[in-house]
Amino acid sequence: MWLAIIAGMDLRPFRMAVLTLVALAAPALCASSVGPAGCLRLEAGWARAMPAMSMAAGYGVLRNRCRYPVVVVAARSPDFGEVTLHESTQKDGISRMREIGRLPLAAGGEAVFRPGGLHLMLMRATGGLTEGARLRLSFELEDGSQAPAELRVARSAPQP
Ligand SMILES: [Cu+2]
Repeated sequence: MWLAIIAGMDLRPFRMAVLTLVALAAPALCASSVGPAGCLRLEAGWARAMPAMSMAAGYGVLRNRCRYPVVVVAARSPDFGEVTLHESTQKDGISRMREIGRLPLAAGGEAVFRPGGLHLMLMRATGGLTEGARLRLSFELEDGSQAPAELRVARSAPQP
């Protein structure tokens, strides 16, 4: 009987209330996404686990969707003891890595993290790095704000 009453209830006033709430919350949501942290989005984020080692390398395309430049100064993850921005270079057939302390992203620009180039060095994993696992990540910007991102553990880059 209660079900019948609920099913027959006029839900319009309720819907109006929800719409009003959304309308009231919208300016707050916009304001928070206008900050530099809201500019960044990591697309196709993935990580390749290194077997027998509690580390991985993270890749993806980090896009700055804002009309002003932003600068990434660090990255961290609750799933790793240490995260650094690295760049691999080949010289005389020898692969070297160096740490990047500052990664500027132009307005509307992007940084491509890929094998053999710019990458996230993920050290001292706190959990298992099994295929399909999702790793939490955040990029720290010059103003101290944090842009969240996610990496998926995989054997190779996700197909677009
Ligand atoms: Cu590295």
